[in-house]
Amino acid sequence: LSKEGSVIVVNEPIVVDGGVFDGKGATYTASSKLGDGGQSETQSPLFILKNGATLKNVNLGENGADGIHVYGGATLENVNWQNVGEDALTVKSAGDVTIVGGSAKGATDKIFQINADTRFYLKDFVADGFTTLVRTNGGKQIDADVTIDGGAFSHGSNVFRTDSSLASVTFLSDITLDDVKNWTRVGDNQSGV
Ligand code: DGU
Ligand code: CA
Ligand code: CA
Ligand code: CA
Repeated sequence: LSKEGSVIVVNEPIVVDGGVFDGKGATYTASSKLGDGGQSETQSPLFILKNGATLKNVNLGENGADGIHVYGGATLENVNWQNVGEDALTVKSAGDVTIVGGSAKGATDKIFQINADTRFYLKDFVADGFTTLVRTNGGKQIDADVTIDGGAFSHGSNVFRTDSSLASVTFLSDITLDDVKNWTRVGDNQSGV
């Protein structure tokens, strides 16, 4: 049964430790207890995914707070951020992250924030409005192997940005860019589109 159209207000982070959480198209929006969806770094996430959990068919609503935090890897399928908060998803501890489909809009700064070692695979994602689509933590050495496979990205500055000599990005198949300035920014070196 579809839950499209139903809106769930999240007062404390929803923890998914392994297994599958299927939102069936419902929208989850943060209450003010988690944050206001602005650029404050002290906000909480709506979802905490742990140890290879799968999150699917979820929309994050008007208040995106600190989005989704991942510990020990996760898979996302058809997860859509309608208004990214401080950021959309953060890799908080080492593990592989796979994101298939889905979309994000309205990020002031970053969409995907990588703060721990990871193989990060982004497949056929759509993003509109961001500064950086995928960013390893500023000034830190993080072993992130990022693959961006297809997708469409518009109105942004950087597809990938890192300060880490251990990080790499691979662009595969047909990626569509519209009004995006750089494919990569490594330190202060920008590689224009
Ligand atoms: O450099 O660590 O933006 O996880 C300052 C901070 C910053 C993080 C990151 C995040 O990089 O707060 O949201
Ligand atoms: Ca941040
Ligand atoms: Ca954040
Ligand atoms: Ca690497």
